[in-house]
Amino acid sequence: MDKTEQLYKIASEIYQEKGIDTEKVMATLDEIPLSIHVWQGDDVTGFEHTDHALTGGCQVTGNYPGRARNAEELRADLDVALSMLPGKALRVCLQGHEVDSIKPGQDRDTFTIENFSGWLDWAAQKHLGMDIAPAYYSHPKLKDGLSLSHPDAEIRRFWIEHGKAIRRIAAEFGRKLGTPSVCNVWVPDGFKDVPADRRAPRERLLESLAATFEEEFPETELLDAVESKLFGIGVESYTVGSHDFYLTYAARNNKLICLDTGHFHPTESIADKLSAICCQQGRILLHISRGVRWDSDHVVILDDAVKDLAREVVRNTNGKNLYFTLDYFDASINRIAAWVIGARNFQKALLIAMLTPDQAVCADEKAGDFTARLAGQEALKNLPWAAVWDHYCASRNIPMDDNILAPIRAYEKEVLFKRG
Ligand code: RNT
Ligand code: ZN
Repeated sequence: MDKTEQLYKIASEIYQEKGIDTEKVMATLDEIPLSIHVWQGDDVTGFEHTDHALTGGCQVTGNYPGRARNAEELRADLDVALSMLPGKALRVCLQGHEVDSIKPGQDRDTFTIENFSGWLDWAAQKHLGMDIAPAYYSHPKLKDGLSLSHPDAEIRRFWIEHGKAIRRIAAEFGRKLGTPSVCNVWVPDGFKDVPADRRAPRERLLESLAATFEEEFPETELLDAVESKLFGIGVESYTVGSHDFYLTYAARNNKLICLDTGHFHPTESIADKLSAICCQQGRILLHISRGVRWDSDHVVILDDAVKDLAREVVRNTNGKNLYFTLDYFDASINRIAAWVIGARNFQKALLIAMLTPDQAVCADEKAGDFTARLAGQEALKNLPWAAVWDHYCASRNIPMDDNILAPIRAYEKEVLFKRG
């Protein structure tokens, strides 16, 4: 028996004594759907092959060689990343401009499934679920920083039609792949400086959202999500779709509220929001990200914030109320490594949460014994979860953490660096 197996045997006995069945936990982790955000692979540029710079308050820094320049290259890179992730319920999430093809003169308001046919065939062949988000940014019709909330009705019409087109495409993904596609509406609308009228843009956004969501689809095909934004580059003073706006909107319109872990004040706990929303039958799409001082979209690391989030996920999930998409874009490092490191860290955090026997500390809290609660919470941090993670990877024929770089380096030498 090699060291990994020896360590796992002892660890599983320790967990068994605490009432945790490690085999059951790993089997549950296998089934947790995690949607891999393809836009880490193309730096959110999309493939319309125009010179639209990335706008909308998003910022990608770095110029590591080998960015995917079209959908085929992006799928090839994703194949490498997905081969290094454990789990049987992996999905991918597209942006609405990452098309396979676009007809001459065609624009985002007339996209159909034809524009994404390569993605659909690939996902079907790989047995992947597929999610998508309209791209309300990096386009000349994002005017004065506004899209769905712009005062000009023609600008709003264009973006309403784009959102409607992407919802239809998402529903088609859901029908053909047999798992509902999450379609996340996020608009970058806001102002760099202090607005004169905070209400009018929000009333226009409400009208545009009503038009965007008018067409109904069964939830077996499509799940609508709405994502808030606190601030960003160029929208430092005001965002139309703030958290307050969308939390109310989602509750009133039975949509998933998308909580992006980078979209709140750096001291705010996103983990704490889950039980507050789920205990009122709310449904949440989590964008797993890492903000450093602002919504900087850093690669997810295994820090306390992501472990707290995973703990609340495990405590509040009922299998139908929480959805997960990674959302970060770092172009200063190998983009496949970014996917693999970030995804595995969130999976690790979920494993840690599912391995944690917290009944005793909950009982201490209920009994008002906060001393025992604190001592117990700190002691739980010592449990040997890493031995279970290593065994989880080995038993699923996935590279261990210290072996992920070799295949990535080989692929970058063979493929990425030759992209010029
Ligand atoms: C931007 C939002 C949004 C984007 C993607 C690319 O702040 O987080 O989810 O990251 O649309
Ligand atoms: Zn996001």
